[in-house]
Amino acid sequence: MKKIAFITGITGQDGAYLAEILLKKKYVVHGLIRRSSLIKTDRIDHIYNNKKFRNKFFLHYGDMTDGTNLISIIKKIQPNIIYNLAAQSHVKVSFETPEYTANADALGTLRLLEAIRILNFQNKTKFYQASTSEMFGNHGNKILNEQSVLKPVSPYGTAKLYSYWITRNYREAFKIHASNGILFNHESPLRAYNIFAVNGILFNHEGPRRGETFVSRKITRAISQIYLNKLKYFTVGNLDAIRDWGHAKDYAEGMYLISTYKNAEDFVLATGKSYSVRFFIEKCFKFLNINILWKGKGVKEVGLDKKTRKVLVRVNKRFFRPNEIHHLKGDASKARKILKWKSSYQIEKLIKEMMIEELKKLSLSN
Ligand code: NAP
Ligand code: G4F
Repeated sequence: MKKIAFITGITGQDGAYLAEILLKKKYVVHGLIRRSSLIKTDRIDHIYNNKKFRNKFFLHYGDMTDGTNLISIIKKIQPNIIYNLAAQSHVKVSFETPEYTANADALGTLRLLEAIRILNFQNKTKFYQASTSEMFGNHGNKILNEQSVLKPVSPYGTAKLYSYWITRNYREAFKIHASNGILFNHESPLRAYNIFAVNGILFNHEGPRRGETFVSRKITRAISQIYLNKLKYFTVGNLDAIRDWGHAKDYAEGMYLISTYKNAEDFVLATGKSYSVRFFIEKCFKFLNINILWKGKGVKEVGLDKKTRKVLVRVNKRFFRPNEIHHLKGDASKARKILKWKSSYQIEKLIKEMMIEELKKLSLSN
């Protein structure tokens, strides 16, 4: 019998890569999509329109804030695994929409886990939660792993922390019950919880499919526009924030490995290398043989073309966050050892791919 997967967030960067991987592995893939006034299925159109996947790929309208809808979809499709990738995933936006972010990113996860429990699917349906390095908060330049303290500094990170813990709760409830000796006669602990529910704690991962307002894509897109004479300069926020950037393709493979490992455990996925936003910008320009010279400080800082002295980068406080994680670097040695997972992209390779794809897209769009 074919395995059935249900992906929330299938129209997002990771959802699209994961759908491709699962279809290759002969899964039947169902995805949750939101109704919107404009169609936003660009990342999965190549799957949807491929005849080969006609009876293997299905989309369902719904929303993470609508519990009855989620229950009815899950009841109908009876998935073997739910990958919960749907989220309001932009950290800065979460400061502006904290309540909605909590509803979709925290309670949305609870709604899916409750659906599994209410439908008595705990022996049928596994659960993967898209947890994030944003949950760690600030730890100086320490390298972070599954044991590190979680102390988020954004509404997004805090909502995701709830999801991380509720996923663990639904996995561990039976063990806690049993060890306390409080088992109620009328309910079998196996039927109550004991869900195979796992967290992938993923550090930043990018690629040509990344949303245009995340910094890597914003930079590669703007620099390509400058190169093609479609833009004079672009504006960013904190140049000195440091991130551990991998490629989304590798991380989607990691999600599959985490969810199919024999034990329900949580794993960090990261490259173990971290770079500043400033470095990322310099490397993207370098790809086009442009050297950047930084001048000034704070919001007055600018990035100049060393040769022409034209201003190509400016700083605007509009892009600063009320609170910021200054440095993120992850230690994925558990995933490397147990799952044999590793990130196959160095920063240069990631930038090269993103720049090439961006230039192609922009040249075609004219
Ligand atoms: P993304 O590109 O922003 O995609 C988010 C997906 O969630 C989209 O399909 C979006 O649908 C959907 N969504 C948002 N709100 C929803 C709602 N209320 N109901 C239903 N669907 C909703 O994010 P991503 O980069 O692929 O990341 C996937 C997941 O991993 C997210 O949960 C993110 O928080 C987490 N994560 C990402 C990273 C990273 O570096 N990319 C790192 C760690 C964790 P629309 O297309 O309709 O907007
Ligand atoms: O690309 P970003 O917006 O990603 P951020 O905030 O690290 O969040 C991403 O990674 C998380 C995993 O750690 C995910 F959970 C989350 O869903 C998302 O995918 O910003 C990266 C850094 C930040 O420090 C930000 O302050 O870049 C800095 N930055 C500087 N200028 C900017 C900008 N970020 C954005 N988006 N736009 C700017 O102009």
